[in-house]
Amino acid sequence: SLSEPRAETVLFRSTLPDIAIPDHLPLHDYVFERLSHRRDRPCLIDGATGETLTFADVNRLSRHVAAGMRASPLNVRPGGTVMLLLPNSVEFALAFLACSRLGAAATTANPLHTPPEIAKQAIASGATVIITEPAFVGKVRDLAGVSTAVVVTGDGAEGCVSFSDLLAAGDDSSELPEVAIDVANDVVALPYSSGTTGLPKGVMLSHRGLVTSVAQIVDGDNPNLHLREEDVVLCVLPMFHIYSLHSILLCGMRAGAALVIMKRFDTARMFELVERHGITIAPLVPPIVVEMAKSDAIDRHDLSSVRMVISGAAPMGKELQDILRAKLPRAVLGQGYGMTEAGPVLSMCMAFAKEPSPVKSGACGTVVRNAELKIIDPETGVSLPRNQPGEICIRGKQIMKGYLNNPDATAKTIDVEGWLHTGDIGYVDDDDEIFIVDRLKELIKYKGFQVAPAELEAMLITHPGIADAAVVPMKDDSCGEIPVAFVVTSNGSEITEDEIKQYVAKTGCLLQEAAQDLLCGDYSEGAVWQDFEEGSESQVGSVLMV
Ligand code: 4UU
Repeated sequence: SLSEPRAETVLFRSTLPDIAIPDHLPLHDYVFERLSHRRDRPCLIDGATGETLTFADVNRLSRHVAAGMRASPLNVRPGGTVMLLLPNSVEFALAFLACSRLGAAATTANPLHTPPEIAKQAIASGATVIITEPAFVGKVRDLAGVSTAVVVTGDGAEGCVSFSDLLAAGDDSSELPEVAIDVANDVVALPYSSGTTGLPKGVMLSHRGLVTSVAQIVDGDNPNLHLREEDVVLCVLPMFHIYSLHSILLCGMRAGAALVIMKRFDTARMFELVERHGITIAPLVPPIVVEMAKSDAIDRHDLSSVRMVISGAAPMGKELQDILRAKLPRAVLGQGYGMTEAGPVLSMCMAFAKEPSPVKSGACGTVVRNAELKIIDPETGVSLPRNQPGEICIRGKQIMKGYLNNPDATAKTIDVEGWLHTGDIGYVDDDDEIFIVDRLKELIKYKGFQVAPAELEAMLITHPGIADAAVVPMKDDSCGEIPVAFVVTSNGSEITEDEIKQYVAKTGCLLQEAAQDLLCGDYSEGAVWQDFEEGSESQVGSVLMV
């Protein structure tokens, strides 16, 4: 009632002091700020060939690519959008930095997506250029035309611009004029995320947002994630996902470390690269940690150069962490907690700091500097004290500007006081460590990748044999979670689980790979029902009533 005093908000802050952040700089100027001190140091190493680009090379070549993208026929201008449909590669890094230089936004997508998914994002984001590899050109052929140009790595393909030609473009001022960038408003990265509900949406990350988030992790006298120029960082996580884009590519470059780029994950190959390049930092996701823990090869390689293993994008339990600790006794293990919309990092393990503090297994870090975090009762919105689980909310300059062309979804995620509501349930303990215990939102994390239940449901019901469908996550030891579809068949339809899987694989879900693991069951079959853990049942229950 009005007479009662409003409950005080319990704010959680970093245990480290706030820092000065050069958030007036465009992203590329920020990451290259110390270029003159490290021109000849290695920056990007191609894991497959060993080819190395120095910081000076990356600076110069990204200017060439920018000049090439600005010129005809691509004509990329400030405010424009370029789609990067690329696996991990030097070209990805150069193209991303080139977009930043041009004041354009890079919208990143998984090249394993199906053509309709790619088309949807290309059109919704307003991309006028798509940069891809020869292997994926076929997926975007239909888009190449009046409003979209396709650039292909290497020497190109018929009807496409070749990336080599962009690299060969000059970088003098006539070809690459200074672009005025409004750091607070201009979008530099536009990854897609379904957030807490519905279909994937364009997440607008500004220059200032990303600069702030990178600085929160690697800047200051006592950086939260202490990367040094001598560090060699493993880049196996896909750069099209914000974890890798931010915490590997951008943080690595800002700190002056070298990145070893792996195109696709392979345990044995990864161990080889660790030995060959003396990799010191390994940012991973739990499914990769599971593979490592299971692998016999781990004992045949000298992985002693690794001093830090970062896990993120999905929960890593204490057990798994303990297994890995036994295998890599010299490395510090810990977690980062991120969400695309949060800019992305909310919290980072304090054992990674320059002056580290001890952490507990299972914790996913302490809130980053220059930010506020609160835990709220999801029903009442009231702020909760330590050790009480509730919805995690964060506030600071690093969070997204909003969803592209979707003010309603933005308003549902960022409230009028500027708090971003994560849809994650967690608590802050007595030592300021954050523990995630549940998820409030509709989201499936398959190997750390997002699978939006709404997207899978919408696709399933386009099949004539399916009247309705509900998709929920099920815990899985190797993938973290796998999607499970409860299907209501149409009158007379005798569609089988295999047919549904084939349909999903063909029509496309976020990952064709995830389709292979999709479990389907008739909603009336008790067997599938029993596989469910608590929390999922209520969602399934509502389908029964349909
Ligand atoms: C339990 O997953 C990410 C970003 C992860 C990231 C980024 C930079 C990790 C470390 C880093 O340095 O983004 P999205 O948008 O794909 O998925 C966000 C969701 C979160 O809301 C949460 O539900 O993924 C889950 N998640 C985690 N869950 C992310 N990190 C963790 C974690 N433990 N450590």
